[in-house]
Amino acid sequence: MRIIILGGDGYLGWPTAMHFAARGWEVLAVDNYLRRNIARETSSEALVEAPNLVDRAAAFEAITGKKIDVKIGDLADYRFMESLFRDFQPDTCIHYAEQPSAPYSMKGFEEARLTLKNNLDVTFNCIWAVKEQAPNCHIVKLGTMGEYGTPNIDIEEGYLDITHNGRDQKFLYPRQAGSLYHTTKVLDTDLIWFYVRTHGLEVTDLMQGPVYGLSTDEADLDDALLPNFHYDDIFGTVVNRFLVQAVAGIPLTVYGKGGQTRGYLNLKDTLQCVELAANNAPGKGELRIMNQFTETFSVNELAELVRVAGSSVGLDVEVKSIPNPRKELEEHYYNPKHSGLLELGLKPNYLTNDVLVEMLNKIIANKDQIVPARVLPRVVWNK
Ligand code: USQ
Repeated sequence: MRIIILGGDGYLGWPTAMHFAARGWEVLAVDNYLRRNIARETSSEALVEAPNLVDRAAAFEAITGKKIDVKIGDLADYRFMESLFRDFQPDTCIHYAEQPSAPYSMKGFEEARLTLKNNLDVTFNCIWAVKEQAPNCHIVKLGTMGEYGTPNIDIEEGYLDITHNGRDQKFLYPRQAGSLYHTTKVLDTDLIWFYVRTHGLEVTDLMQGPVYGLSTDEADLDDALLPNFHYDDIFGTVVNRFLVQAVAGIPLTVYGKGGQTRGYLNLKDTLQCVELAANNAPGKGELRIMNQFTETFSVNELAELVRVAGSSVGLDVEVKSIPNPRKELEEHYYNPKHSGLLELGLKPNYLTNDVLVEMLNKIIANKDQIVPARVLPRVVWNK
């Protein structure tokens, strides 16, 4: 089975490339280093600098004997995207190739436009390349739980049955995202849904919550294979950030009241989920949407878990609310369904004290590389 991974150098893309290669898939990983370039421009580099994608793939092959093919190029260029699908003829495409940072997308006009253009262009090009060059390819698209926002009703998996004036219709679940980045994901879903209806594409759209972790079966083999572990305000997700703050002696940055609740998952579970999605294509002309997270926490709950884990390795962790740089509800109802992936066989790795301590120990080993200036929020949603 051949799989192409768009965004193969990313926090999720690189571990995904290794995961499928280790399981015998023929893997092509594609990237243009957009995230690395933005990280450099905004002083938001990862804790440990990763080798470039070509060198990572060479290191992976030297260690495991498994091959990952690499192509460096801009997927927003249709001719490049089209040539990949024509030549490689993938059975499955995993699409991560987007500007993934909500704060970056809210920084200013140029950052907003880059996010909108890049994310929509790549999704559009991916759809057309499949349609024209590899019509049997199953697209596994990474969406986000942030597409739904935080509505005051239960969140279903992708769709909602509406009865209106005595008649019934199933619609995409209403979306109301909280950043421009999250809004590009809403627009992606609409584009995909249109082409599924009109051209019979086969797509799984995974609505993923914030991911944490830096350990996977393959990443644990060697430091050269580590994922890009960000703790900055631009690319760092909240659990990863809190753990680095705990090690650096910086009070945990709870934004506002800290009641913001999201669905979280371990990086290892992202890999399980995309593999389950890849192995269970929904059928031509279907858009299957699954909510990809394993448990929900408020920011206050996460801060407390990190404080307790910190104390078990001798860290005195302080938690401090700071003014919220984002525009979001700080106290709200949150009840998203997430049975689809469990029914396919997902075995969750939960956020236990052991998991947090293991992460803390890896961060402590790299403590000297923490740059405190990258920690406090530098982007405000609505200045
Ligand atoms: N938060 C804090 N303090 C911090 C950082 C974050 O209180 O220092 C809060 C945020 O305000 C938010 C929550 O923690 O309420 C989650 O923030 P996050 O930065 O971990 O996640 P987010 O910006 O929403 O984006 C991340 C990924 C994105 C993915 C998304 C899934 O960067 O690519 O799509 O998680 S979700 O949040 O479900 O939309």
